Amino acid sequence: MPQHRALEQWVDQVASITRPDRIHWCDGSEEEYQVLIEGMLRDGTLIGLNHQRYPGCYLHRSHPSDVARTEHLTFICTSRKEDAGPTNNWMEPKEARAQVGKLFEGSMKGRTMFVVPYLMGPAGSPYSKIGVEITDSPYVVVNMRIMTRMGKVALERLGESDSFVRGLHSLGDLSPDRRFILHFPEERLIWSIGSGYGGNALLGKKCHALRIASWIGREEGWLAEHTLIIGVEDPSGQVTYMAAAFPSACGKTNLAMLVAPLQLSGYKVWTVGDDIAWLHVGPDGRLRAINPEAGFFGVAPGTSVKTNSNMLAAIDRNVIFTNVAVTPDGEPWWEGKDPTPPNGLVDWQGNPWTPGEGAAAHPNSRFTVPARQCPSISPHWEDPEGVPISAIIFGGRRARVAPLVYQSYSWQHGVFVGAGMASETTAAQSGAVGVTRRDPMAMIPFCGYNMADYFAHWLDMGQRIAHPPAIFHVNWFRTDTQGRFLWPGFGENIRVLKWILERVQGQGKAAETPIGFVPTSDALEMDGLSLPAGAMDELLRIDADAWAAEHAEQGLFFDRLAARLPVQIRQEHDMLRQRLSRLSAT
Ligand code: SAT
Ligand code: MN
Repeated sequence: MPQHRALEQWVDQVASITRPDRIHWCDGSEEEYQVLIEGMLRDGTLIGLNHQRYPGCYLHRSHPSDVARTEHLTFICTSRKEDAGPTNNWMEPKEARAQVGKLFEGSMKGRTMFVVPYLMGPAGSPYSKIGVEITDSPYVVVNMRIMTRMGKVALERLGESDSFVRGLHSLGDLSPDRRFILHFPEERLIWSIGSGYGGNALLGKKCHALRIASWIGREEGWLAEHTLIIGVEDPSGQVTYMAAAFPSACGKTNLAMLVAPLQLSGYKVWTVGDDIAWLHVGPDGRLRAINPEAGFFGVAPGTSVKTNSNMLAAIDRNVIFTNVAVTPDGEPWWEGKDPTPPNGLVDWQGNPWTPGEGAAAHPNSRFTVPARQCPSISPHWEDPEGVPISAIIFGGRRARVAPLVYQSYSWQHGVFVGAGMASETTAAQSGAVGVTRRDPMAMIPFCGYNMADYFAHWLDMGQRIAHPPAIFHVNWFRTDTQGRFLWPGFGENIRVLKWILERVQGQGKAAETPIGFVPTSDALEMDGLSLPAGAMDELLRIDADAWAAEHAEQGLFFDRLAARLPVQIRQEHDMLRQRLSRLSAT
């Protein structure tokens, strides 16, 4: 009798449609990984890098039209349109199956079909979930091996069960005209065709661990969030855990690996995760976070000794680079790695590069690296019960409006702060860069159901956590009138984390403002950092006109969700207006 009957049935059914030449069940072993790498080196999918300086590192150049997530081709296919909500693209499930199903017919002819069982979450954790991705891309398989616990470990946990998230992926013909990323949350099913790029193709990540998991989390009473997880150790050795939600390419990975400057070297940041957290109410009444991933899929440009020395130390071995440039010595290179680019670079598309020609590495070029290689990885990153979260931090990329940091008044107000978030777009998704868009909890591209129901679920979670985390908002990206950043960011962000830590402990100086508790101008530790005159006041200033405009923008967004918007969000929005009107009156 077959051991994994439901899985085998599904594999047979997929094979009869996609008609691969071969089927390979992945065991996740090192030998299997090496065989796949060698095959890809032979057919040019991968290029070897300098093996003395970068052992086990390879470069993949993706199709130039396939370099970022494509949100306009990403759909939530629920039986009722209202369940996907106005912020998601929706397709009726039957219609989606008919339209996109055709594209899978014979799509794997001439190719090997890989069956990739994987676990999201630590092997021994009750909170982990099983998925299986069927793909015709060996590049996806080797990335999945880094990003998840893949192969035997997942099959063993699956046993006879038919409870796993099914993910079907085919490169198809890589044409954006025939590219679809479909989610059927009611069936725990994902279909992705026409893209080999990260978030579109590594189905364990955004598709499973966020879109499908957010749906399951609402049913089961937990949260799947687009947040990093860190432990902040203070000089007494006590570690306080925090989760921070920022949109893609807004600095989650750098914050997760922060190194404090000399003056605050008694503080240390431990990395638990850099992108996704699954948050459950633990038996101790605290919110417990696990990182469902086993690796980092980070943005390369801007990664340097200054911005993220931990990551730089992690990515010199066993890494798959995607769309970076290469030096004549076969070393990976990207903008910001060194102050001046070396001579003789080959750009991300494989052409000789000369300065002034545009970026040598694609702005969304990436590295895939095992989390355990990170020098700051927390000793607790695989704890089955997760780490207890004391603070949740929301943040966006805002040139104006949002101050450097503020604290919400309560859980309900904090949920409103997350719901009212906005951020300027980055190269992580295709489309215009630098446009401000509403991005509640940094989940606008990743929430697998109606955003209004999602806010209701957050509010409900607050009722169920005996010791709820305090909720904050940060903005590292505020600029002066000349467009220069007012805050140095990176390691200096520890000063903000220190204030957050103090607030959690019932200390830390703050002023009550219409938007929440804002640090007084002397509240942040500034030893060793001198800002230009007036910069701190500007960073902490609540501008009445800017906030009035912000309030109106929030209102327009909430109107879109009106049909299901929880009354508490409206109330908080009204209370903000009242508090702001007092500000402009003074
Ligand atoms: O491409 S991913 O979606 O995995 C990365 C990101 O955009 O956050
Ligand atoms: Mn992300």
